[in-house]
Amino acid sequence: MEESSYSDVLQLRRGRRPCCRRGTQVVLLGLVTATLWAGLLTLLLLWHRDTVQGLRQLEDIAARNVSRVSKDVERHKGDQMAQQSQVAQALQSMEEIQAEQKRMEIQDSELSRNLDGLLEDLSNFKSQGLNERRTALDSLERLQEEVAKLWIELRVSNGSVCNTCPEQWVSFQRKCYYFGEGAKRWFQARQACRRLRGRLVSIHSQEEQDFLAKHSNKKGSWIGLRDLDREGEFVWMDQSPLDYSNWRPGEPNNGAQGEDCVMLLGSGQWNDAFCGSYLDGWVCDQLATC
Ligand code: MMA
Ligand code: CA
Repeated sequence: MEESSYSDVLQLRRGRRPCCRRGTQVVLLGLVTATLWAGLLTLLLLWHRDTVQGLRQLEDIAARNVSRVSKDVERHKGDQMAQQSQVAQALQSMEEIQAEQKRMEIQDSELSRNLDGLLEDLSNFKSQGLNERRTALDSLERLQEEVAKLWIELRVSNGSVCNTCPEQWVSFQRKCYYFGEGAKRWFQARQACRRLRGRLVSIHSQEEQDFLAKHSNKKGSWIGLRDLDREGEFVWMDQSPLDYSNWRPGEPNNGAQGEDCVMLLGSGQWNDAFCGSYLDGWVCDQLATC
């Protein structure tokens, strides 16, 4: 009895009741703790919800991207296949073109072979034709010559003399002479005489030579003698024999570029000269008519 009264006395002295104050503290602490937990949970829940929403959005975007990419891939595959088929077609076309080109090349070479053959045939025909024409002309000239000679012989045997010449021709013995003027090569001179119905002159006697030396061009004249077919073998255009000559000493010499055509020098002497040279004079002859 004495002890309890003493503690009561102590309690009363301090003025408080210990049992009630501690309880309130615990309750308050519990409330605060609960409130904090509730807040934290709420925050966690909110954070969780936001996170889930964010993830869903990301999923959607990813799914959309995946589908777009797969579509692109599909389209790309389609394009690639189309390109591959185009490339294959192009390759095929190229092969066809190459084959065609080869065919054309073969045809081309065949054609050029044929053309070469045709050209060769043509040139053969041409040269054959020219040869035949030349031979025919030569024969004709010889025949005309023969006929004229026979005609003269007939007249002479009859006692008549033939000395009729065309205008601008000069009569001498049984022949007529034309003294052409104007620069010509040997072949051009021969042609000019043919056009005048004569031929380049042939000379068979000293009298004839003197007559020609007197009348011919003093710068030189072409005459109808040449050694075109065989070097050194001179023949007259009218096929008559080479029974007279009047070469300048040292001629014929077949000088520098080759000399196959004969000319009368100013002196009247003969010189073999280059057939392509231009001479101002050229002398034609023909038999006189009766
Ligand atoms: C010289 C002489 C001839 C030749 C001519 C060519 C002038 O004469 O060599 O024989 O034909 O030259 O111009
Ligand atoms: Ca000469």
